[in-house]
Amino acid sequence: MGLSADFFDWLKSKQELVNRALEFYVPYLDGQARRLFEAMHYSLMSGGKRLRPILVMAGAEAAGGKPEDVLPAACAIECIHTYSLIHDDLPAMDDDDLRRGKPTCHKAFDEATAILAGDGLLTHAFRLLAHEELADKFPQENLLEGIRLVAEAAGLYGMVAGQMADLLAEGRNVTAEELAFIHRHKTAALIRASVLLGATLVGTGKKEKEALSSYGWNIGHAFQIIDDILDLTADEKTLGKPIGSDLKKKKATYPALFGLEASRAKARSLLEEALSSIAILGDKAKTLADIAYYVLERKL
Ligand code: GRG
Repeated sequence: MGLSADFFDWLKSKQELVNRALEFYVPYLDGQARRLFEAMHYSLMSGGKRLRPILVMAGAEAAGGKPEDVLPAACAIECIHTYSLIHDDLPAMDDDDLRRGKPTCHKAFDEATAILAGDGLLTHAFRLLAHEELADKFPQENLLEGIRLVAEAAGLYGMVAGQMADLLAEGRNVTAEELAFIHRHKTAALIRASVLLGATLVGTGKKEKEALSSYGWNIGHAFQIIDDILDLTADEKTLGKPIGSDLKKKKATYPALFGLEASRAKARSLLEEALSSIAILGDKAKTLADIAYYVLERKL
């Protein structure tokens, strides 16, 4: 088993769909605050893989829905992801000059604008989750559950808490439990929420949600381990930032704690776990299976 032959064509078409939807659903207003919109769109449209919005669509498909019906929600998740990258790159956090091979938002604009661009994207995400098009298509209780899910994963029960733990861990040795907390909160929570959001909006059973939740945790964790491996092994051009930058900052990473081989083995076993969780969903979860292989095999 592995990636379907046409996976990369499929991925490209979905990335283009997300790009068009982001242009449509995220405003670009002229006038006195134009610089804010320039900064938001600069980061939003600078070549992200669109993994999370594609997972929202694949989650909807796994629940028997149409991927295009959840596009505002998919864009909401990408807005949250982009805000987190903009803020993470700031001098007060990771202090990075490059993201995806281009100057980070605060380098291309300035710190205050980058902070506001992140704030704008985070706030707009919740505007999109309450979008009229979603309200017309899906029951209100599904919408409310989806909003709750995203708020928890992006905020105090997920990414923001994970980022705090990560910053506190910098420069010192962490235990395996501390590292698992960081990965689960900083990275896996939003990835899990993306899959579940699509399925929750469409509506699905408790068992199916549990399967998707387990899939999300496992690919989310694997995604972070692969990210840390790529930071050590990818070539600089592909990575879009200096190699080994996490290692130099003495960041809490899986390869730093367990070594490269054990990290690759852990990512493979998480992938197997993810695949076995979604077996009960049958053919409807084929896209999710492909995405899991992609997470493991990706080169950037
Ligand atoms: C500032 C609240 C706050 C959180 C920041 C996302 C994050 C938390 C920090 C970014 C640094 C980092 C390595 C996070 C782990 C998640 C991760 C691997 C993000 C990069 O995601 P990709 O590879 O990015 O999907 P693209 O460029 O494809 O959009």
